[in-house]
Amino acid sequence: MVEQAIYQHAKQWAFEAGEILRQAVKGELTVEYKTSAADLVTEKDKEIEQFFLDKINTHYPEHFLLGEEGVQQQQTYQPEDEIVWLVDPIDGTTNFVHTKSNFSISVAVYIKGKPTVGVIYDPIKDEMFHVLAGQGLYVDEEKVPAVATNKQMEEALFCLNHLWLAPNDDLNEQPLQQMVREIRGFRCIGSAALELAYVATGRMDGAIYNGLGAWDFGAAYVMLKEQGIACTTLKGEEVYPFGHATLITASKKLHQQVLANYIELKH
Ligand code: 2AM
Ligand code: CA
Ligand code: CA
Ligand code: CA
Repeated sequence: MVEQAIYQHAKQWAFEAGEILRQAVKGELTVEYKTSAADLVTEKDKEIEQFFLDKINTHYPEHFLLGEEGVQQQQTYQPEDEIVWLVDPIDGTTNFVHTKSNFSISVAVYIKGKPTVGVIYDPIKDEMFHVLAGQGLYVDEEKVPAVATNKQMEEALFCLNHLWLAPNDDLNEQPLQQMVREIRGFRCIGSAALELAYVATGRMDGAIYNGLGAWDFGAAYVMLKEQGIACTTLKGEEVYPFGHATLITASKKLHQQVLANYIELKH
């Protein structure tokens, strides 16, 4: 089965990329700004994405790569008709540079639009979240059980961006401040892919994002679907996997409650 071969390669290459990053945090990093001083990129981001492009070109020359750093030359193609790898070479570059932990490599493969393979690897914890659609979600060798569906708001731990608790252009902050008062706690781990993997495994109960790229959520989306966890845009619509998206994920009941009571988009 081609899916099995792709799945094994995705895991193996994520592990090999993780080994490069485990070594990299021990040395000096070359850091540049992209759009601002809060938007970092290192030579390792580009190196790892290039590593994936070389592997894909060697083993699957007919596949496409959509990565954050854009190392594959732009080509026009219909992602729904092709096999597409969505790769974030380092998700959590700020953590990679500063805390040297809580970053990940996120790899997804969508076959003719179908979310098929998801791999998120935390090289510092040496923890790999992985799924082949229909075969179950795993952390390393352990199959992940279904997550609780009956949690109350006061028992819930959410990943949120602290910036939305202050006045901002996108979301009304008062309902979110109210939500933070009602839930058990909120976390900002700093790697969206890892945060979403934590939701898929039930370590966290939900997460809310105002703007993610396909490479950020691609792998986690396969995991969340596998677990039957709701994952939509902040308007409650289906997520388009090959572009930018707002995102809210939680078990169905919490997802409905948060969307109805705490998310007020300004536009
Ligand atoms: P990155 O490290 O791959 O850039 C940090 O809170 C999380 O948000 C990380 O997953 C980070 O991914 C992502 N992120 C950083 N800047 C972003 C931006 N401008 N738009 C969307 N996501 C971003
Ligand atoms: Ca980035
Ligand atoms: Ca990212
Ligand atoms: Ca990145």
